[in-house]
Amino acid sequence: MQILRRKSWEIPESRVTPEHVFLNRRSFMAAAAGAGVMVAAGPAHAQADPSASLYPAKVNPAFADAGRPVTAEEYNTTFNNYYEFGTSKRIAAAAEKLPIRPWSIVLDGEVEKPMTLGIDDLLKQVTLEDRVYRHRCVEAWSMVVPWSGFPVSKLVEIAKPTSNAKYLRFETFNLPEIAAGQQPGFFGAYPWPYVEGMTMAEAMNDLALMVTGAYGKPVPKSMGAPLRLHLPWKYGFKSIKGIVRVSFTAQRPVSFWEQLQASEYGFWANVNPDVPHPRWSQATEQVLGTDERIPTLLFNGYGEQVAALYAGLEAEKLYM
Ligand SMILES: Nc1nc2c(c(=O)[nH]1)N[C@H]1C(S)=C(S)[C@@H](COP(=O)(O)O)O[C@H]1N2
Ligand SMILES: [Mo]
Repeated sequence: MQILRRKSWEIPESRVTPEHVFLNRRSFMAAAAGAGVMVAAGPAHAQADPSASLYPAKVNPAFADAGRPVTAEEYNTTFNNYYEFGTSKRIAAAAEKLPIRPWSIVLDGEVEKPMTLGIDDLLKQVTLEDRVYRHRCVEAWSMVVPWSGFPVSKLVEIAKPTSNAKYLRFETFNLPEIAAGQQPGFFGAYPWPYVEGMTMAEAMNDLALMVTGAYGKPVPKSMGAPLRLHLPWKYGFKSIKGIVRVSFTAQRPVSFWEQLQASEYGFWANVNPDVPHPRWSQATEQVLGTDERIPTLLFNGYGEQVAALYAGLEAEKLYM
C-alpha cells in the first residue's frame, strides 16, 4: 500500500475527496472517472453527519508532521479498542449502531454554572484545526493519526471552572441496549461507564486535544464519534471515546482501568519505555499497518512539551 509510506499531508487523500464534496456521490464519481481521479469509498457515516462541512479543518503548522508516516485510514478505522462494543479489535461494525445525533455533553462539577451542550452547539463555539499525532497503546502497538479537533483548554474556557477545580473527569455513554459490551452478563463486572481523568495543568497543555474528526472528516464511530480525547504522551487508554460528560473535580477521579487493575493501569499512565507493564515490556512498539517494530520514546516523544508538567511529582507512579 502506497499510502503507508506517504508523509502526513503530502498527498492528503482526504483533501482530494472530502465527504462533503460528493454528497451527490454518483455525479462526483462520474466526474472523477472522467478526470482519471481515484475515488476512495468513504464510510457512510460521514455523509449523514451535519458537521461534515467543517472538515478538513486548517492544519496547525506546529503539528503538521508527526515524524512518522500517517497510518492508513483503513487500519485505524478497523483496528480499535472500544470495550463498550466488545473485546476484539474488530468492533467497527458494532459501533455503527451508536446514534451520534442528537448528542449532548454535560459540563458540570466545580464550574460557575453547569451546562448541557449539543455537539453541534459546541462545534459552533470552537475553531477546529488539523493535527497529526502519534498514538501509543499500552498493548505496545502504535499509530499516527491526522485528527481534527480543538484544544482541551478551549473546553475549559467554555466550562468556566471555579478555583476548586483540580481535575477533569471524562465519562463515556452508558447504553447497554446498543453497546453489547455494557450488558450485564457480557461484561457485567466491568465498571461502566468508561471514565478517564487528567489534572487541570495537563488539560491546559497545548497538546491535549478534544477530537471531533480524523482523516479530514468527522471522526468515525469506531474511533470515538462524535467527541473523544487524545493525550498523545500517555498510553492510549487515557484517550476516552464517546464522551457525554466532563466534570471538574477537587478530587482525583478514578479511571475505568484503574478501578479494574490499578497495579497495571494507573492514573498518570505517561509513556515510558523503561517502565515495563507488569506482564510485558514497553521498550518497543509494533507500528500498525506495517511490519515495523520501533523503539518507544519517553512521553511518546513529546517530552519537550510535557515533561515540565511532572516536575515535583516524582513520588507519584507517573509511568503506569
Ligand atoms: N470509551 C472508551 N474509550 C476508549 C477505549 C474504550 O474501550 N472505551 N479504549 C482506549 C484504548 S485502550 C485505546 S488504545 C484507544 C484506541 O483508539 P482507536 O481505536 O481510535 O485507535 O481508545 C481508548 N479510548
Ligand atoms: Mo490501548
